[in-house]
Amino acid sequence: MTVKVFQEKDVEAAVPFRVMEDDGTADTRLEPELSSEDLHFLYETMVLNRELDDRLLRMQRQGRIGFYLTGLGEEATHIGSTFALEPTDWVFPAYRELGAALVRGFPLVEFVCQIFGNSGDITKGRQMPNHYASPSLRISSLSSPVGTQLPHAAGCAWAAKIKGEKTVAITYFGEGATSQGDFHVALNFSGVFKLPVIFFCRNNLWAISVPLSRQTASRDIAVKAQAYGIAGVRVDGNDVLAVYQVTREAARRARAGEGATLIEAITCRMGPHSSSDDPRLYREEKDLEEWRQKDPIARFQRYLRWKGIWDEAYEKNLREKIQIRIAEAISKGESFPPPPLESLFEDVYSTVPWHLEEQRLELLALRKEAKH
Ligand SMILES: Cc1ncc(C[n+]2csc(CCOP(=O)(O)OP(=O)(O)O)c2C)c(N)n1
Repeated sequence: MTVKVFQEKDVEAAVPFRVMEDDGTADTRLEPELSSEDLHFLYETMVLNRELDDRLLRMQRQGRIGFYLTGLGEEATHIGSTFALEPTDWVFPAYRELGAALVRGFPLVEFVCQIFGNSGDITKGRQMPNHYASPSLRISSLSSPVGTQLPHAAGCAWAAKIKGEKTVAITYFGEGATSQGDFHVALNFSGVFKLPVIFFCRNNLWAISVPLSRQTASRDIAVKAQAYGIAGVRVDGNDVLAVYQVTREAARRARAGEGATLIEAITCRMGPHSSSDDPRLYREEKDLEEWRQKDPIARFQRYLRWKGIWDEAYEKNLREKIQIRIAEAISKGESFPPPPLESLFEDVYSTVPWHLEEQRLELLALRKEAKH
């Protein structure tokens, strides 16, 4: 008797979906129906994201802020996908999706205040930099432990389903997060309960110094969806239009009651993991060369030129406007004082327990003393 063993190679590997060629031309049958205004918005948001990242990383190097994380090279993944959703859909970010917040209109000054952790930050300086949140924009506060946002998104989608709302939840994470138990829990639960949730994996090939080859023995990330009975799709993560298309389809399925989708967007983390990392210690500069040619912003710019809606004057004007916006946001954001000291004792208990009240009074007395 021969035992039939199922192997991954029995299933055909999915070729990542793409709309734009590297030279900026596109298959017109695959192009999304987006107006010139929409296309410009996408491009401008990607450029703003990159310029902000560049500026803030330099500020960290100058010692003006403590820590920073960029999304360098991955802008198309989160900007294209958030733009494909409704403003009423919930976003559960990791820490590299500033562009998703910019698509939603997150105010730049508030963003800068969050990075400084000062009194202009709605989270009162209690989170690490890049851990912004906005209940009104439906952007959840994220947790630093890798992967915890996946069950949060599944729970949010479950609540929406119970209430009979058409809301979709999207959550972002790197391929490193797929090694966490939370990934299994969230995908399994979403499969069983057919939840309106999108699991968006930015497969940027590195989890700090751990390469993709050490993260999984699977052929790819999207194939894992099969084990949980949900849809899986691979997409070129440096093609903003392809990302938009696959996310739109995942959202349509979710709203139609067809359940969850795992999207694997293939891209590359072009910068360091964070301002505390030196990638020269574990990866070769030459490995990035091929990816530099695939830069998502340069590629989209070639597409806009091919469509006849980009020229040098537009670019020059855009860059100037963005520089002014960033400079104004930084100078305003940097001017806020730190959060009030006594705010340390707020927001945990509705009635502050006696021992914390004692500590609060002691702290205020010490501060008074220090001022004299
Ligand atoms: C549970 C847990 N383990 C380890 C860390 C330290 N850590 C922070 S980010 C990170 C790598 C995550 O890589 P990935 O999920 O691929 O996302 P990327 O940073 O590449 O976007 C690690 C190990 C953490 N924050 N939480």
